[in-house]
Amino acid sequence: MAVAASALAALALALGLLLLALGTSAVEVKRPRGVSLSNRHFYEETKPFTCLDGSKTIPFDEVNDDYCDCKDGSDEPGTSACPNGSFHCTNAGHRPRYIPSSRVNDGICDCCDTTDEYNSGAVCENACKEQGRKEKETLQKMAEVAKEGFKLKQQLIEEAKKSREDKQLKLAELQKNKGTWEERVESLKAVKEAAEKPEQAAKQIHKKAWDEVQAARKLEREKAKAAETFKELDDNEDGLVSLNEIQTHTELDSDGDGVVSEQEAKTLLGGANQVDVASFQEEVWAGIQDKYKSEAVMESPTPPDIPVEEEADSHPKLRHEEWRKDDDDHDDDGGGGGEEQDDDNVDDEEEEEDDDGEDDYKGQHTSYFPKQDADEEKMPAYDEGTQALIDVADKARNEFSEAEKSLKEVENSIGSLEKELTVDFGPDGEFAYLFNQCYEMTTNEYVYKVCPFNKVVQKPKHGGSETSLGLWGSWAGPESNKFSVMKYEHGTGCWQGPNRSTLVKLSCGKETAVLSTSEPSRCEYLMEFSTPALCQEVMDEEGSDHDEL
Ligand code: MAN
Repeated sequence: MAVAASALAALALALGLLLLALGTSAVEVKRPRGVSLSNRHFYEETKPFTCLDGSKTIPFDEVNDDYCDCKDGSDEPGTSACPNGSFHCTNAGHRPRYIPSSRVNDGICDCCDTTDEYNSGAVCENACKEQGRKEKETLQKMAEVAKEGFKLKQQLIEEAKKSREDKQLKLAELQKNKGTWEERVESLKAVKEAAEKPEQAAKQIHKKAWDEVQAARKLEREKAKAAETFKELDDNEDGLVSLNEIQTHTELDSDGDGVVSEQEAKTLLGGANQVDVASFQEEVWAGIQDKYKSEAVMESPTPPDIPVEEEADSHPKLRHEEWRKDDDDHDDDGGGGGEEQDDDNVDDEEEEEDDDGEDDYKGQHTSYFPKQDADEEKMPAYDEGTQALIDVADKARNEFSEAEKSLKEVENSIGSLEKELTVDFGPDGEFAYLFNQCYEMTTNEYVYKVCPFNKVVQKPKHGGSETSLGLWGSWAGPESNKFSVMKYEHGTGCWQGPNRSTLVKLSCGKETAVLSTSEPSRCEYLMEFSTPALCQEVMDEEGSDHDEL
């Protein structure tokens, strides 16, 4: 059972007073009806009565004469004559109390000692003893909880002290480690950079050599293509390509009239009337290769218009071996290094890599010339020396990034420890145990979760995303009991309203738990939360100073 924090301070006093009241047989001190013992001296039968606010003095026999004389109602403590008067019930056996004098003789029993209904005919039974007993029981239970809770709180304080010391030590150690890691990162960076220089140089040499091979191969291929074209154009097989042979290729028409005139053909042949294979390769081929359509391709049957899958099934060989000899993996880095080896080996004629081959027939004139073998396209593996340098650099890179990672981890740990150490965990650190914990309560609709010093969230019970009801803000209890309320703010915005926020009201309890959740006004939440950390020391019967009261 939880005990409201503010009530706790008064608990010993209340219990003491109650015990006093119960344990003492009430002695009736003579005084006018409705006057408390402490006000008794204002009402002396032998003297005129002065209203308690000093506004008027009246003969004593006008006190309780059922006529209101004093503005403050003090002349009618035992009747309902004054609208603003108060009636005092002694309530022997329980607790004395004041009731508004309008309730005197109104037919309803207000005072447990029945004294407010002396003239109304209402039949009241003295319930003070029973009420006193019940209250005593309740107060005793509360006191027990508070006592147990307070014991737990002492443990929490001890633990918090120890854990704080541990954390401070850990922080100091981490800060030392951080320095070491920083130095390590610096030196590993230098090692890495030193290893990367020769690595890059060796890789560049390798790449340059490969580029040259590639360029030479490309040239070879160009020449072969030119020679093949030459053969194709040389219809009379006289070892020369002449104007009329060029003129048969209308796709080479340059003025758009659909015909290759003699003059056009001559221009294409570089001003000559005929060229041999060498001149064709060197002077002519470059000028016509973009437009030129191979006769072999033009004569080949149009591929059947069949669905892609079927086509793939029925022509796998044709497609892969005859039309796409270049179906290799250009991304392969040739082994080693793990770094890009962007071999610039994609031929001008090559189409985009296209695994499904759907467009292969459409572009057949460009892929007519079989491309070289896949292996030829790949940059060869690095030589041993280069690979050794790459391995050394790889190792240095790994060590550097591992060290960097460790440094980051140390920095993160420092950050979170520093953050934790600056949180206000109460006068003696008694709330520290709540840090990094979360507590839930499920209602009809939602699961509410508070993670003290962090956040409060709400999640629909039957699925849906979490809504922030606020992030840890500050302690927000009244000045006398600052640590009794936690404020969480800046939660998810409320539609046409404020950002969600939550007050968590703490009370003393043996358990740490959410006791209730509510939303007193839209998007403003209230949680009741019990914790031993809020329990105050309670004097037990022997220890209390009730004898003096
Ligand atoms: C959601 C919940 C409720 C809140 C409304 C406001 O349904 O966060 O608690 O009242 O939004 O629109």
